[in-house]
Amino acid sequence: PTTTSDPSAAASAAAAKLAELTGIGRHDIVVVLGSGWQPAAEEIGRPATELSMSDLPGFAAPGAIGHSGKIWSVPVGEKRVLVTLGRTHLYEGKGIEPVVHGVRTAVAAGCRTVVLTNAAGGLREGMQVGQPVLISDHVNMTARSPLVGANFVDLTDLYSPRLRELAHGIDSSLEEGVYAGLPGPHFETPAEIRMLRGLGVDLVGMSTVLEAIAARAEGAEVFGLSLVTNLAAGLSGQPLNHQEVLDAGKASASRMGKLLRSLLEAA
Ligand code: 6GU
Repeated sequence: PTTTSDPSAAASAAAAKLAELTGIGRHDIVVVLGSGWQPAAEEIGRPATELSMSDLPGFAAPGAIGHSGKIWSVPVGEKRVLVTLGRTHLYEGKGIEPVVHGVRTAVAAGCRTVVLTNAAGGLREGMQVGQPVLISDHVNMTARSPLVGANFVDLTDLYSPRLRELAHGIDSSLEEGVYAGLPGPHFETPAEIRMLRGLGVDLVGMSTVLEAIAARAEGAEVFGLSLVTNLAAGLSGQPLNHQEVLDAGKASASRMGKLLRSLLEAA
């Protein structure tokens, strides 16, 4: 697969290939399933087409364990939903373009709504492993932007108040939180977690923020959903590992998938 150095041309090329391989000229919504969310995929719906990310130009096969690298085209009611099973993270060292290429491709394919899911460490008092949390806002701690040039995009209400209201209507027990996106791949130190708490952060992870910015810059409506897979460093007295992230996902998969399905129907 070839990429061009122009990100929007690269996204258009991938979207054209997607339309060719799925036979669907326009998709409506994209759902990015992060670590821990893969087992929820089946609850969203039965894919009409399954592709590999490597079938489309510009996609790097996701490196994280638990990311299959598949792309599904799923009919949900009248809508056509793209589901990406995995994402590229900044910590893979491939640069920032592959991190946001999936979202840009989906928008080029017609998606006006971008649903970003992730696994996150919980910082707020009382948060429980297995709890889904709506992202109300983010703190981008990657020190990077997917945008270049004089592209002064407004990020007020980046995480759509309309879609958050819809989600509360589906499950009134859902809480909201501020997500901090860090580069990783290491987890934070307890001192960093205390600092983040002081900054008003509720959730910490290694994704989402750059994709949300890229999606907003393309004019899409953004929705973010974290699954609390563990408590952040220093809060549980236990060392952190990636396996607990995957295990928490498995345990909550069916609930998370149903929540996503209902949201997609309502969106
Ligand atoms: Cl505690 N930190 C980060 N950066 N990412 C995570 C996490 C913690 N738990 C799940 N993903």
